[in-house]
Amino acid sequence: MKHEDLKGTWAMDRSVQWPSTKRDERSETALEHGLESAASIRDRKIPLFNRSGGGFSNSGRMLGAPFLEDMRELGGQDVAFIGVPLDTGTTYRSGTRFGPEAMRRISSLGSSYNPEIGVDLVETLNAVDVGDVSVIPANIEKSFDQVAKAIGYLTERSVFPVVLGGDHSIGYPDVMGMSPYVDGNIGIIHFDRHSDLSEFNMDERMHGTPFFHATNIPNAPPQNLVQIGIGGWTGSRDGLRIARDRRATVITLEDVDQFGIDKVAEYALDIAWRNAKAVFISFDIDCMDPAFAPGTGTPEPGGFLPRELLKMIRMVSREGIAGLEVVEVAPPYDVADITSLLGVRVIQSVLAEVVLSGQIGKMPELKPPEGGESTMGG
Ligand SMILES: [Mn+2]
Repeated sequence: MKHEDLKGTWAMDRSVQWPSTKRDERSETALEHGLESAASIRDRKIPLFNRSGGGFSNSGRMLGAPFLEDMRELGGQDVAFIGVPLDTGTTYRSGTRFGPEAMRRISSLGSSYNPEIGVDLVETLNAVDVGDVSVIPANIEKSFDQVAKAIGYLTERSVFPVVLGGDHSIGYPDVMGMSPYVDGNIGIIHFDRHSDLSEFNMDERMHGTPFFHATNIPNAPPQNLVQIGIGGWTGSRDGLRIARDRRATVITLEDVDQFGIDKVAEYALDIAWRNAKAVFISFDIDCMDPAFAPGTGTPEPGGFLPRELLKMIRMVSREGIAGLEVVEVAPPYDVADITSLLGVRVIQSVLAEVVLSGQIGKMPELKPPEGGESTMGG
């Protein structure tokens, strides 16, 4: 057996002879359309927004919204769906890198019209899907830089970001990205079974840490942070201590049971909007009971029920919001796509409410029903 007889040797020789013309062209276009990455990325061929459609970024389109190929054309749209396929920040079961893909896929179920709410999202919103942020799975800090830059790009152009996560570590760069463009304080309404307020998990900034770092941002003070749904046996003592030290507001599920969703929503709005100019909603799918949302990395029994949650998420959106993230959807543990579907329905519910309250989009002029104001009852 000789070196030159090996198929491997043949393949090595062939590998340097292949042209790269089309590949180079593609990557040049991807860079042009996907914009320059954050300064910390050494390989300058990696764009900010992934245009490749490859790997875990082969996503389709959210709710049938057109794909915006050239990010230089962003501006004037009401909403941008943006995927962050990251699970580097998970501390137990990973898999959220497939969250954006799964939510986009199952979002094709339905027409974006809801007779109960009375909103047709297709008719009222000018929405685009901008694809995924190019995250760097081996380096969470570089991924944060990419996410913050991408969200900043959307916010600067006044396009409402709907972030498809991704693990919850992205809560920090999401708020970071929008913070320079908000002329005042940002309140955060955070749905979760977990505090996510530790400084570090295992020596790094991971998915149990976003709100420690987000509330260090000068215009995102912890006094405007409201956490709803906290509780269960994956709780963090450290997180509760930090919430106490920083005067954040923690609302457990027992609180929700005792006071009811109307009062809790009202209270949450009051805290989040106090001296604030904008409110961001961070929605961790694990605030739901795992019976309804098994597809997540750190499930905790005893969470929200879909009917109460879908109602409550609209209540806290009615004053308008500056952005929404739905995180921790982990399709490898899902059953029949029910977790991804719930994530999509949360997004649609929030969008419907901000359309109804006149914050984004435009409701058409609709005639009142025939025969008076209401045909109900009697
Ligand atoms: Mn959680």
